[in-house]
Amino acid sequence: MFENIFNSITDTVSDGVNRLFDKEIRIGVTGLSRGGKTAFITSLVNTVLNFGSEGMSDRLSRFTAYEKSGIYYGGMVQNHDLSVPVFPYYECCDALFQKNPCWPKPTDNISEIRLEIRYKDDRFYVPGEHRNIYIDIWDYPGEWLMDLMLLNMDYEEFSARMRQQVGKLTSVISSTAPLLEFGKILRPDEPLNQKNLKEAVDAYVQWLRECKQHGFALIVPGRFVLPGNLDGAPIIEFIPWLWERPEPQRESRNSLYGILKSRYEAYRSQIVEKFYNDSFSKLDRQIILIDCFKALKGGRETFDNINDTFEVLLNNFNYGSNNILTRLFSPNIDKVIFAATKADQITIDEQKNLLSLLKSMVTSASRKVRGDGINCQYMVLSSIAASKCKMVNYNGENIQVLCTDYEDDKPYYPGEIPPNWSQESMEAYQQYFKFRELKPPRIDSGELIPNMNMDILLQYILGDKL
Ligand SMILES: Nc1nc2c(ncn2[C@@H]2O[C@H](COP(=O)(O)OP(=O)(O)OP(=O)(O)O)[C@@H](O)[C@H]2O)c(=O)[nH]1
Ligand SMILES: [Mg+2]
Repeated sequence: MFENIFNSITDTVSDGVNRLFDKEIRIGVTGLSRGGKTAFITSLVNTVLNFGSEGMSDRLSRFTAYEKSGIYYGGMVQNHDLSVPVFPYYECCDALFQKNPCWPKPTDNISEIRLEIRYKDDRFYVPGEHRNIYIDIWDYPGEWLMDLMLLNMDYEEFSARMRQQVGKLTSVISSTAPLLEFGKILRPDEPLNQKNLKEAVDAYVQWLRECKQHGFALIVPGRFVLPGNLDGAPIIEFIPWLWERPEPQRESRNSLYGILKSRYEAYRSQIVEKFYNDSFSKLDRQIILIDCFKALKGGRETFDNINDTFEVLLNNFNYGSNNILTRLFSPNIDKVIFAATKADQITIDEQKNLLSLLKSMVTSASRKVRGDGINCQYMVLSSIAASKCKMVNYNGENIQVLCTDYEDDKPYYPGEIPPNWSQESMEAYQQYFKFRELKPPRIDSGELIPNMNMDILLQYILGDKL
């Protein structure tokens, strides 16, 4: 027993010491579904595992701290928290490194991977000292991040927000009408009818799923579409009250309305708060991946939904006395990086417009980010570059085109990216941009996964820690 206590004390002490000397960085990677999180982490881990190999300093030329700090090794180590699934790095590599490569499979749960980097510290007081830095990378679904908005909403506020959402999306989500029909069946002041509630929950889940398919982001409560081990548990058997609110005096604890309220409260405290306390609040840095191409593809509802999403993300919820910005940046999170992913789908000369579009998307939703000049960084990125940009002569003019590793794919020019986030730019993109879903690149086993700008990202997240 003493041994256990001693172990846990030394663990805590060394934990504290590591954090004091910045030996440990926890990085959260999030983004909406299919945004490129798994591809990003796979490529990041692959790059780190290649630290110290020949030619790496040239390939990471904009990660200036790489050479300066004398990094000579990168490896994977056992995760701190043994209860969290390990990020499936080798499975992702198996998919990519085969003869007919495939993209990694979609994921629907949290996972973590811990990396170790060794470098030589040449500061004047410890010249030549060998040092380690550990990076914990957390992959979690964007829906979990959206769920944080619930921390500050009671059941009535949650219901009002979803009522508004359902209203806004009526014309595009076909399952809205059957969902709203339940208003005629459900009796808020009567005792729970298990069968009716179950059917109503199924209809709400169906509505959320359809929203997700359309690329809408306010999919709350997130565990309804990604239940994991909660499948079938009463904690996810409730719905927001989408109809007129019953008289408060008729909301007894045993009525349907009372039960919905108490299940919502249980979800909020046992699922959302737990995620916040156990994982989110411990992060030091946060990377938010955004697929701008997908965003540009939608209609007016997508435009509104993305603005609402960023508003929720960045501006709109208070928890205790802190708002989300304060929480995103403190006590631990000191940097948030917004990255526009899949930038290999455009030519290099369009990257500046993609960057400008990303900034415009984030800041038009939240003036606070723009105004405060907080430590937000924006970048464009391709985690697994599936194309190469080449210059060709077309009618006497030199233009950039994209080529892939597949002989059947002809070089092509996809088109321009609008520099600003507006409905007009969405329309122009949809009319003129030739979007192609690219197959993953052919990579020989042992080769570095081709990427764009991973060195810039490493400089952002590690440069000041080495
Ligand atoms: N061309 C290109 N496509 C990419 C890149 N990264 C991701 N993709 C595409 O985007 C899809 C989704 O990527 P994932 O990394 O699985 O996305 P995710 O955010 O982990 O998705 P979920 O786990 O479903 O939430 C992939 O299957 C690829 O088709 C990239 O760098 N370039
Ligand atoms: Mg994934």
